[in-house]
Amino acid sequence: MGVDLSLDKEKLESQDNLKNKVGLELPNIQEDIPPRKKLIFSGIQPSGTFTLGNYLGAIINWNKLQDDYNCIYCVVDMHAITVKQEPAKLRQNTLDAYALLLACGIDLERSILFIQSHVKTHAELSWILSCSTQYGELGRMTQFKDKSQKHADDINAGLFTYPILMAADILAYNADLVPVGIDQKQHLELARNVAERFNGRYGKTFTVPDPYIGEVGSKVMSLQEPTTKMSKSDKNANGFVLIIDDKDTIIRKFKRAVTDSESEIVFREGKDGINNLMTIYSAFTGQSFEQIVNDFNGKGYGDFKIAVGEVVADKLFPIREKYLQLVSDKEYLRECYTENAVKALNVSQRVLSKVYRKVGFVS
Ligand code: ATP
Ligand code: LTN
Repeated sequence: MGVDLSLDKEKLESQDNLKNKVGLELPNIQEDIPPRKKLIFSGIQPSGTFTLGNYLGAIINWNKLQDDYNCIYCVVDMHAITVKQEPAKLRQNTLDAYALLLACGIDLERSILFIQSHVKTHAELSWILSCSTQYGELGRMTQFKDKSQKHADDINAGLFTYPILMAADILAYNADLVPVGIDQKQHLELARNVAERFNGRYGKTFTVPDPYIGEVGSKVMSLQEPTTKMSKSDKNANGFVLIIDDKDTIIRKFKRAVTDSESEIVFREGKDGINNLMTIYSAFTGQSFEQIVNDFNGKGYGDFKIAVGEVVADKLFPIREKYLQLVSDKEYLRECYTENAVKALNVSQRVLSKVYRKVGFVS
């Protein structure tokens, strides 16, 4: 695909300069240059098979954005090792994640999809950016606080500097927009601060990225504890639905979803379980909460839970089928991720070379 990183503005400015210098009327090239499509970058950890939360909070948006933007997506295996991983399992999870993203509709004709550790510029840029990141700002990251409590026996430096690597992922491509769930907003804020600090110190180098947070499904909650986010590392498997769960499993998990002691299907504060089910139903059917309330007026929670389960299972079925087919075709997968790593390297190397020049490294 043609991720066009040419700076249209620069071309136009040089046209103006030339005009001033020679005093000639040049043909107006402004009309010939199509506006550059904005660049999207996002990453997902291969820390297990993806959940409905990952799907609605991230992947669905990744998919839609391909229509209007140049998109670069990444399976962030280097981020995954900030918590203990079994090497063989990490390798398998990474390949599974890659196949699942393809099955979910990431289209290699239009987008780049690669594996983070295949592209060395991320680690290289991360070091440079760490010298423009303050210790104090890393300490304020809530994910670091949560994860260091959860993994108290291994509070390693990578867990602490994780957001710098994430900033490097994004800034290495001069991404304009970063689709993430709400939980990643703070990390993105840090990436913006680092970009602005670097630009302030060395001159304009990085695009300051904006978060892109979808309207529906930006925070899908656990089916068992609807006040906490649905997470693939939850110990209770009934709390999450996996994209590749089969229909019976999906319906069983929804049937067991924790709700409340009332019986009214309505979106209201305090009804976390029902609110979550309505959010999921709305995300999959496109129906408004009002429509859902009308349609299920007089029906019980049991009926609603089955309806949500069925809608989810039916939508996920083709993805599951495609995934099973792709994951067994190792040769095809290898071709895809190898080719895409080269593309990602080409784009990010250009940015990194500029950064090296700016900081004063001998070329
Ligand atoms: P883990 O359980 O290992 O912490 P996770 O399930 O939270 O992982 P990540 O790999 O950290 O998933 O996140 C991938 C993307 O999915 C991010 O953009 C994140 O914001 C989004 N995401 C994760 N969980 C949810 C959720 N429950 N609702 C909405 N978006 C989510
Ligand atoms: N930190 C993110 C994953 C991630 C990411 C990124 C997301 C790593 N690098 C760059 C967007 C852009 C997470 O844990 N979900």
